[in-house]
Amino acid sequence: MTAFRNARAPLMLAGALALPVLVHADPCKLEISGTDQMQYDKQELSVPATCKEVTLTLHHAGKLPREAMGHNWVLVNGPDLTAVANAGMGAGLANDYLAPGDKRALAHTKVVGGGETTSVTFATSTLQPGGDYKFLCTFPGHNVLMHGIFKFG
Ligand SMILES: [Cu+2]
Repeated sequence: MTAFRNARAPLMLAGALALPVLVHADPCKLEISGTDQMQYDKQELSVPATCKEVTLTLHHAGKLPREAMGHNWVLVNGPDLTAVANAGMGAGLANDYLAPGDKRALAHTKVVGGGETTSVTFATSTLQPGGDYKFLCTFPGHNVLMHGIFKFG
């Protein structure tokens, strides 16, 4: 029993030291992962209204190539979600499955495949605190499963 306690002590100490890093993590930096099962690992993201810029990092945790199971992250006004997805469907991978010049996409990453990571930094000056924002993947057919709520403020 004593040996057990001693063995755990260094681990507990390491945990205590790591905690302040978590507490002070930048609330304006977000991370989300996509999988080969066509899912994000989060259904909701939120940033405080004090963030002037937000950096969203998208990681593809799967193995499939982007041509088969590519994922992106697109921020829209909630009511625009389906229209942006439909408009992007025909735009092709070269356009990251977004209709060129589609202003309804408030921010977006490129499409990544398995093992790849990408990020986008965008200003929040056009967002309204408490507004109805959603995020989605515009790879054809993915938005049905790959969407979520983006809370600002
Ligand atoms: Cu996707």
